[in-house]
Order: sequence, then C-alpha cells, then structure tokens
Amino acid sequence: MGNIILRPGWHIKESAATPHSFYKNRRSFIKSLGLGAIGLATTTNLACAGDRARTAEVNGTTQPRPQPNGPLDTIPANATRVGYPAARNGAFSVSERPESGRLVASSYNNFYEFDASTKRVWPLTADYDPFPWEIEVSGMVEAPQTFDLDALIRSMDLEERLYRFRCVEAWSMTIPWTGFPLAKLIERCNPLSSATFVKFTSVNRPQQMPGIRNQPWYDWPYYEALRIDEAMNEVAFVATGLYGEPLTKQNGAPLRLVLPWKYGYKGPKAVTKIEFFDRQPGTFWNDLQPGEYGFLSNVNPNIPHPRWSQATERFLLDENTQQRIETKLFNGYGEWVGNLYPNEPRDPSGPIIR
Ligand SMILES: Nc1nc2c(c(=O)[nH]1)N[C@H]1C(S)=C(S)[C@@H](COP(=O)(O)O)O[C@H]1N2
Ligand SMILES: [Mo]
Repeated sequence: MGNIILRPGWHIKESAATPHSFYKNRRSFIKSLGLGAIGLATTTNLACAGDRARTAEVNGTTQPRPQPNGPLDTIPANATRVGYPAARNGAFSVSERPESGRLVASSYNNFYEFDASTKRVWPLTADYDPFPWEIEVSGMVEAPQTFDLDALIRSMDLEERLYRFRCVEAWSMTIPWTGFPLAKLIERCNPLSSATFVKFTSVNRPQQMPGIRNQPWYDWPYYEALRIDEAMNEVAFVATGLYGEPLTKQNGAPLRLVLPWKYGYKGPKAVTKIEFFDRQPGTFWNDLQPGEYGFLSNVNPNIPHPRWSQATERFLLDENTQQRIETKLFNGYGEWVGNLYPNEPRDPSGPIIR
C-alpha cells in the first residue's frame, strides 16, 4: 500500500500523505496475510456474486444495473422523503465562512467500504441498495429492539443544521444536514443507567460494497463509539439527509452520525447496529493505528497528527475553489461541548495528548 496517492485535476495530493492510509505495521501485515489465504478463496466467489448484483431482473430479462449519472444521482429511490425539506435550526449558524457547494460535498468523500484509495466513490455505489433498513439495539438496554428506519424517520421532527465538517486529513466543508439529535435516538434505546459508552456499527455488505470485497485487510464492518455524555450532547446529530434531500449513498445513506466537533471519522456512515456498554469499546481507526487516531479525536489545532499539523485546514467551497483557513478548537463548537473535556489542551503550549 503506497501512502501517497496522486489525484487527477483539482484533487491535489494531501500535504504529507494520505492520512487514513493503511500502514503495514507488523500486526496489521500479519493480519492481512492471515486473511489473504481465505481472501484468495472467497474473492472469486464474491466477484461472481458482485457480477450478479450488477444485473437486475426487468420484465423477466436480466439487464445490467444502471450506473449513476452523477454524484446527485445516488439518492436511493425508495428513501424516506417525509419531512423534507426540513426547517433550519438557527442556533447553529456558521458566520465566518460560506456553505460548501452540494456537488463537492457529494463527490469528495471518504467511504472506505467502496474504495479507500479515492475520494470519488459515488460511481462505485450502484449495487448498494440500503432500503428497507433496520437498526438493531442491544447490550446494556432495558430490552433489545429493532427499529425500522422509515418508521423511525417518520416519528422524528426533522430539522436542518448547517455544520462545519473537518476531516483528520485537514480538508473541510460547511454542510447543511437534515436529521434529528442523536440524544432523541439514544433515549428511545432505553439504555441502563449503568451504561457509559455507546458503539455504532456500519453495514457489512461485501456483495454491494467493492471496498469490503477488495480490501480484506481492514477490520470490517466499520465501527465507532462515544461516551454517553458525548452522544447526549445537543450538537451530536443523526443525519438522514443533506442539502434538503435524503443522503446520497456516498454520504452515508440511509443514516450516519455527524459529530462536528470531532474529526470526520468519528461519524460512521450507514449505521445498522447500536450497542451500550459500561466500558470503552474499541473503534475502527483507534484499533488499527492507536498512535495516530485516539478515542476522543476532538478537532484541536493544538494537537498535531504525528504526520502533519492540524493548525490549518483546506476549506473546500466547491469543486474548483479551496482556501487555507485556521482550524478552531472543537471546530468552533466549544460553547456546547467544551465542558465535556476538562483535559483537552486549550493552547499551543499545552501537553500533547491523543
Ligand atoms: N462506514 C464508514 N463511515 C465513515 C467513513 C468510512 O470510510 N466508512 N469515513 C469517515 C471519514 S474519514 C470521514 S472524513 C467522513 C466523510 O463523510 P463525507 O464523505 O460525507 O464528507 O465519513 C466518516 N464515516
Ligand atoms: Mo476523514
């Protein structure tokens, strides 16, 4: 795995490296070897299954599955549209920079289940068919249950929030998300009072997601976790849409978390499982590269990533325009979340912790 990836056109290569690139450290290398033997046997089968998935029965004949025409042609056909467009919640305005264009937000993405080596994942999403969708709730709850997503969305008051979005790779956007507070969903899960952490697991569909089939060295499915007090914070959001319409597949359809004070990878896409614990669960990136990705992962210009600075970011306005701007502590959400983190370094001379 090379860690420098050249991108065509305006997709300039990242400053030092592709930050989420997978370093073959000893442990992961051994792991990928272990999977390799199985991988060899199963890739062939999965490739066939993939070919089947790329065709569809139409009037009794098998037709090739149509590829999306563009990055906005990937909203699932049967997505829930009740409640759209939702009224904007004015409490979360972003005054110092404009909203990013819809096209860049849906054509410059990280969604490794489709491909880790490119931001242009939308052309790879044709086989992914999220609806109907269920969310399984288990662990330290009063009673395990399963939510049907369509019913869940219809039962929530959808709102729109314009949020800053900051990837650990030091690019950023400003995105209007549609959805509801994560606290509302947590409440409906009825966690026990002794539960202190919540884990979210993304969908695992190798037949529909080429990145899962072709990159067996990752520990699929993607998983993330929060402390309960973080999950209950007013800013923590469940997005079911963006720019007034349901989520495109590449933006995490049919639902994903948006935690704007944390680096983007803390917000899993295509969430299908929620579990409650009284101990800190592992997370995808922290388990893979603990020296580079911490559990908290709050946006903090005072804590450099081991391989690059986090003091500034590349703000993407649209497909052709970007600007270097300063990164804000907690990405500008300190007013809401600052009291959750008494030990977060507040100034550049403070301790460096991850
Ligand atoms: N399941 C899953 N969730 C994910 C990722 C992923 O690869 N798989 N990438 C993360 C990263 S690194 C970022 S920056 C954001 C990107 O969200 P966006 O493409 O909608 O901007 O999704 C996060 N959630
Ligand atoms: Mo990211």
